[in-house]
Amino acid sequence: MSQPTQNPIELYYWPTPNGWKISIALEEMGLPYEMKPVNIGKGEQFEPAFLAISPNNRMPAIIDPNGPDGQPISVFESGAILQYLGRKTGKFYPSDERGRVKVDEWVMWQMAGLGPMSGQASHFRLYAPNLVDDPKLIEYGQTRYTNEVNRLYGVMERQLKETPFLAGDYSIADMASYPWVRGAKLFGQNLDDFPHVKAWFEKIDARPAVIAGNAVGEALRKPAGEQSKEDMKAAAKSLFGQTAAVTKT
Ligand SMILES: N[C@@H](CCC(=O)N[C@@H](CS)C(=O)NCC(=O)O)C(=O)O
Repeated sequence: MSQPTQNPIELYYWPTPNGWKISIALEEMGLPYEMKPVNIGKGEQFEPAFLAISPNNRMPAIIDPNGPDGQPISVFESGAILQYLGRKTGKFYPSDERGRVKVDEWVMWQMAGLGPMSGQASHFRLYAPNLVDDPKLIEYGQTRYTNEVNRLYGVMERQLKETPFLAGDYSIADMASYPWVRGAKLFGQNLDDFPHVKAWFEKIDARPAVIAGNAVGEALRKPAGEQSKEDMKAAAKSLFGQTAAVTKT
């Protein structure tokens, strides 16, 4: 008997590390999806229809037309999306409590540590020099976040000495962290200093689903680090200096 056709999951997306987590997971899990670009450099994350599914004005977000009880569901926050997709498919997210706790620990570690700290390192190293005239004003931020990302890579290094993947087997925890190691150089890190992280990264980077996930929306934006000063300054207008007033309706 043929499988019932599934309506594709709508993926609200822009090609950045947080976006890649989900394009990679959808590819790995073999779920049909349709990518809906959200150009965060042009302020599309503030459109009311997007805020209705992602109130924090950040991508990624998904709408699954085949949610619980066959009804649609929307999910924002990449960690919550990974956990949802893992539960939905039973893939890359163990169902036994001990296994799941291990994966959750590393997903939370990425969400609260590796992602935000790398984001700040990239802000101070890549963007701020184009936005602030006096380099002295950004030195403290550059050092603080570069060091913190370095510490976090050290945490991964110790873990990956013990287990082949962050939580044992390849899981959504690796899909969450891998995109943030892809940009290691931008965050001031040298993977040669972290041989176990480097080996883990190369293993994941070669997976066909990861190659496919990384390619989603590739043509939409130049990778960070290859953008012109003008592009960065233009994007900065919608990305930085946000206050509560921005989304006040
Ligand atoms: N904690 C969020 C972070 C998402 C996030 O920071 N997304 C960025 C791009 S990587 C974004 O949409 N930025 C738009 C903005 O800053 O207005 C998640 O993991 O989903």
